[in-house]
Amino acid sequence: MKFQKICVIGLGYIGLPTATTFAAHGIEVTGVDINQNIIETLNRGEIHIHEPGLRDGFVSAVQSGRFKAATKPEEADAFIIAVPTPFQENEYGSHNGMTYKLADMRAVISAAESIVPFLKKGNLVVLESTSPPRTTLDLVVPILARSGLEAGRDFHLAYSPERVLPGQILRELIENARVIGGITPESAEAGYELYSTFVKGKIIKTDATTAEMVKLMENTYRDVNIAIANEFSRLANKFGVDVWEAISLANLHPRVKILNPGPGVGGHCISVDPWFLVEAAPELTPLIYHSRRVNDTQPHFVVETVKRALGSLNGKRIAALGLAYKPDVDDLRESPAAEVVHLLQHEGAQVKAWEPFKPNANMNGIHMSPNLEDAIRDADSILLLVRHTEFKQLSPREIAGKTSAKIIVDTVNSWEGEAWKSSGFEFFRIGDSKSPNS
Ligand code: SAJ
Repeated sequence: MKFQKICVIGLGYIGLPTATTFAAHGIEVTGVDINQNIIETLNRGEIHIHEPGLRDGFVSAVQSGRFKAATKPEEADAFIIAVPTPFQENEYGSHNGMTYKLADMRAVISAAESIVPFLKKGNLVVLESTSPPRTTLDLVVPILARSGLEAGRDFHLAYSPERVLPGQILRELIENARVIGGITPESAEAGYELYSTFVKGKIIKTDATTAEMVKLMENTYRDVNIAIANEFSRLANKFGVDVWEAISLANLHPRVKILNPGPGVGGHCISVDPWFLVEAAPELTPLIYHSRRVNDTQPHFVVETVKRALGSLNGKRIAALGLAYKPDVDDLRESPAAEVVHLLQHEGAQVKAWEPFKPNANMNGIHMSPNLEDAIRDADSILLLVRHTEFKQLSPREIAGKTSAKIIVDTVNSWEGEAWKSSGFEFFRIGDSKSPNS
């Protein structure tokens, strides 16, 4: 099968880099998005998202004449759906006392519907959006059947999860292994041929539901493992143990690899995807459900630790360092650090936050300091929430000269307690009730 022209539906963090990469490899691409502003920006030769290398790649795709943006699909050899699958805002599911979030599949539904008028015999349709198991079979197949064509007989249909890390998307799209799940072996084969255009990593063919599960299992595995690390931090606290020491000793075992406790799990993948499994089968997923709950409530545990350090929080001035959802990124979405700040404020603390990767972010009720000095100057306590490299390098002695704070709380085990203590600070870490001053 030869692919000369494709439509990529959804031009966000995954769709746009994917479209650009196909165009760079000789395929004519129509990028489709319902957002008129995005289409206008792209057709002016500009891009609306930040991703290293994307601007250059996009500009050369446009100059080659192989990329154009439109609000509707058109006839093509293949259609790729890469639209968001967030949560429903106000609807929840429940089962036996478990209340869980529900996937909002409206974007996938309308993307699939938009393809129907253009679908032809011999086409390939690929869903890339992270979706609950059986979405390809139970949701996409019936929609595409409205074309009068039958999936698997008249055209090919596959699910292929994206697995790239923001910041490295262009490299990982090419180098990572890719799983292609077809609703028939021929559909998997067609997907294999399409992605062989640029994928240098291994491409593995399987069925569609397995491919959907693979993506959800990867991120759920990580979520559950972080949850147990967070639960260990609570236990260590109760028993007068330093969880960080205990984890490093446990990890000496050749078959044990405990992850790091922290203020919680953020981002739009790991804190989201496990819910898709819970929604699909709540009666089978108590472990996944409770892991989500542990990670979602970890910001409360941070607040308890800050209370232990400061006593009452009412009126206390706290400098919060870092609001990103993980180290060295500027992504503040679903950030547990922001949740911690909101909770502290709720208890009456006055918080100034400093996020070096996005100092001017509009964080809905959080006071953003313009620099580190402003955040720490009049503080009672400095609270480290993200393991940014730049925070790790701060010198306790220099900080001592710039702040009225006497208490440090480290939620990510980034700082050397002894160094802070010898510069005159009291030092607390989450999951560590062993240190003499805590
Ligand atoms: N975290 C901890 N403790 C740890 C590790 C992470 O608390 O030991 C926290 C982080 O601080 C962060 C959250 O977990 O808040 C998630 O961070 P992450 O780096 O584990 O994952 P993401 O969401 O940035 O990216 C993941 C990746 N998946 C896996 O590592 C299995 C990536 O490959 C996927 O492309 C992406 O999700 C996705 O799109 O699903």
